[in-house]
Amino acid sequence: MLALSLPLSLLFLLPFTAASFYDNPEFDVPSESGTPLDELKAKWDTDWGFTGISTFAHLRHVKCLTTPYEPFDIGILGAPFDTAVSYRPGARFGPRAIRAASARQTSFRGFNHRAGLNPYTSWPAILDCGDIPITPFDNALALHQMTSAYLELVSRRPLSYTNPPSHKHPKLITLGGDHSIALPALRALAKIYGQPIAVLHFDAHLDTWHPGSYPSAWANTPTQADFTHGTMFWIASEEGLIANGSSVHAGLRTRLGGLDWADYENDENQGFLRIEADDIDAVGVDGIIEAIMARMGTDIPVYLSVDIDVIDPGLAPGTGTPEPGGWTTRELIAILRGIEGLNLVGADIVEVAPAYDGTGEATALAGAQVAYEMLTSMVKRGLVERGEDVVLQKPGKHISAVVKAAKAAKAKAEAVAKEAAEAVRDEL
Ligand SMILES: *[C@@H]1O[C@H](CO)[C@@H](O)[C@H](O)[C@H]1NC(C)=O
Ligand SMILES: [Mn+2]
Repeated sequence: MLALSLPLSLLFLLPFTAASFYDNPEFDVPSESGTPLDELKAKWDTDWGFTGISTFAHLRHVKCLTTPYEPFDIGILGAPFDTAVSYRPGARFGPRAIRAASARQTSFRGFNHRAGLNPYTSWPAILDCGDIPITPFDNALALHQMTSAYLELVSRRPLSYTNPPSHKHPKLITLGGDHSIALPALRALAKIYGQPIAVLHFDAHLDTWHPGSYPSAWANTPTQADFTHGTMFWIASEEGLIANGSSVHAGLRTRLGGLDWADYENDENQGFLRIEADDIDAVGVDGIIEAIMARMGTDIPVYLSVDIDVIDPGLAPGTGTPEPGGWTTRELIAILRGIEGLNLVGADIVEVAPAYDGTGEATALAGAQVAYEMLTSMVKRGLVERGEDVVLQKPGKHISAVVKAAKAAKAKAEAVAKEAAEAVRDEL
């Protein structure tokens, strides 16, 4: 009441006396500069999903390519390259979109209930290594840049060298980019590991196509046109980078060229097992997992390559070559969780093209979740090798007792009802 009766200018002269929630305790600038660092960190060293500069899962960003003195164990690396696509371009913006969509992944809420661990607080030093600066003007140079960048990073000594014992090279999860970025990764990995790499390839398409299977009236003119997002595994096979007989495609539903199965025969010659999208209806998620594990085992080094178009375009529309009839995001996640025993030496998530995504980031969110599952598997494998106790929680396990009890109760009730009905009938 008093304030209302005073001239407005006098209001500012009123002393800040009584403590109230709305008082500003920081009104006085502290006379001493240099608040202790730990005090500042205690106050401000935190992030919400919606705060901070966009890195993958709020990981520390280090431009690993120019920071060789900062060792890491697992790096998230952007490969923003999309000038080798056959249909819609735009995956050069994939790394940005996936990073933004990973915003609700944090170290304080990162525990993967299925795997029984939090990859962000476990043994590895994980960095967001930033992007490879790839030219959009010259694909031959781009391929050279990507190969050289990948080789540079996996050649380094990881922070946790040989602890776990097999951990002798850093592991990269590459965010594409179109699918052609898998070729430079395979070139570098085959060289570093000194052997062909088994490829586990989730995709609607084969990507083992001969370059001649694309239409061109200029096939005899020397060009860079052989290197595409549908031929990179053919090139890799020709170069002996892919373990012939141990590799797998999963989620296929592409149309084939010509009048017959020639594309499949060409694919077989490169030593892939084909799992088609429809197969899941016949054998279920568990059957798909069993087929992959039986083919690949747990020893051979595996490169896991996930083209986001393996998911149905109704759930993941933001991609370069969409094909109706794909797996659900849930099915893909369940399969990825089921194959955690593989010996992953590298992985990618490619063909996320945000310009065609829905309004709710559906495709990019799926991409970020896929990266999280890949990361979880890499971390878990290390924990197992270190002799730590980790278990895979089989879906349905914790509710199976409840379901069993409910079924028993229902059967009992039915038996009682039947008995009563029979008793009534006997009396009539
Ligand atoms: C893969 O192995 C098969 C069977 O041994 C062979 O016929 C084929 O040429 C091999 N493919 C490549 C690309 O080396
Ligand atoms: Mn692909």
